[in-house]
Amino acid sequence: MPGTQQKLRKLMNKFTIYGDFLLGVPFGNGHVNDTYLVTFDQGGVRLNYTMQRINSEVFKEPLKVMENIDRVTQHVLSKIRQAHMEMKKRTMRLLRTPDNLPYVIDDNGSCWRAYVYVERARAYDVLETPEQAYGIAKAFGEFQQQLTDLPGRLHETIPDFHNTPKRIEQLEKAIARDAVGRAAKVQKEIDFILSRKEEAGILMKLNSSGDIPERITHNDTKCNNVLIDDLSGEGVAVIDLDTVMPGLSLYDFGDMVRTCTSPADEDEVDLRKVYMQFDMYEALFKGFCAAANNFMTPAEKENLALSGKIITLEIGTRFLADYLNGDTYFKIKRPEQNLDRCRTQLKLVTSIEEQMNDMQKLLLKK
Ligand code: GN1
Ligand code: MG
Repeated sequence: MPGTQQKLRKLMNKFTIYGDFLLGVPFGNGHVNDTYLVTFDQGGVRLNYTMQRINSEVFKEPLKVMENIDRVTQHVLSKIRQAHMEMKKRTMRLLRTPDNLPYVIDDNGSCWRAYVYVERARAYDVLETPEQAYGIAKAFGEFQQQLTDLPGRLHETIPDFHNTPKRIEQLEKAIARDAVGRAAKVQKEIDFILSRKEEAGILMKLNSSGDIPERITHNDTKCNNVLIDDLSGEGVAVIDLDTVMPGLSLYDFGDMVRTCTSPADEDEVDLRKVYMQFDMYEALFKGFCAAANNFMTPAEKENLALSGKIITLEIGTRFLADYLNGDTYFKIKRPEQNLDRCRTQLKLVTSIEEQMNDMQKLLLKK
């Protein structure tokens, strides 16, 4: 541990930052990057920062990730400045080096970045109330809205990130390879996914036909990627910006349905606890429309409900592929965790299918 502290101290001191490094502790529940909460003593006052090492197995070009994030955070900041002259709103602020770079590189060539920690707000892995769901959907909708006029195109840092048919192809390859001999055990899950292959491609098809445009999207709109203010309960800041890149708005909405509507954890073992709660969906629908109604096309609106099913199937597909590949992508804390994660996703797909008619009806009521 002292080694880690020294390393974190050395890296943090490469940023332009006043005061003395006190401590860094592992932080959050991300499946990909390493995250630390770092505390500095600044003239007797303690200030916190979130520091992260970008996983370069997943993000092959971390500098492009950082360029995207830098452009996006500066753009969002300028929008907030326009709207709130006194800068009341908290947002993501990257630390910079004396050379004005928003990252530092360690001795192993890994890329690290740090943000000013957003105080008096927290992320929830499982939501408690529809008000929280509303706030999260509104925050992600506003985020997309704020980025509609970002000049130029962002780097596609992970190609085909939300290309559901490609994700299913990757699963098929993992089944054929069966690297660690697990395929026979998960035939039920494989059949479930493959029987929905056709429907899984609908959003990509609507994109090819021009009905659904490419936008700048977040691409990882889990409920714990919006910080909720401790006092007001409102969404204060959209975080985890690594995957912000060109994408489809509906995948962002869908991932909220996947992560905000079930009362259980993503790796819950008791599947009876996993289901879609309609009041949570309704709150998401209203929150997202409050911010995104102005820019969504008719095809986007019509497919809001379906998007929840498609991305839940997609992430279930990815968890299963990783399980078959021997757990090489998502971090795990126990051997069957990726299979458990896959099963919750498939259970949620079933629950969404059962309620699809009612979900669609919300469009007419609006
Ligand atoms: C990963 O690390 P985290 O939790 O922010 C993954 C997402 C998945 C999610 C599933 C870059 O996100 O795509 O939806 O796990 N991120 C990447 O919980 O693959
Ligand atoms: Mg993430």
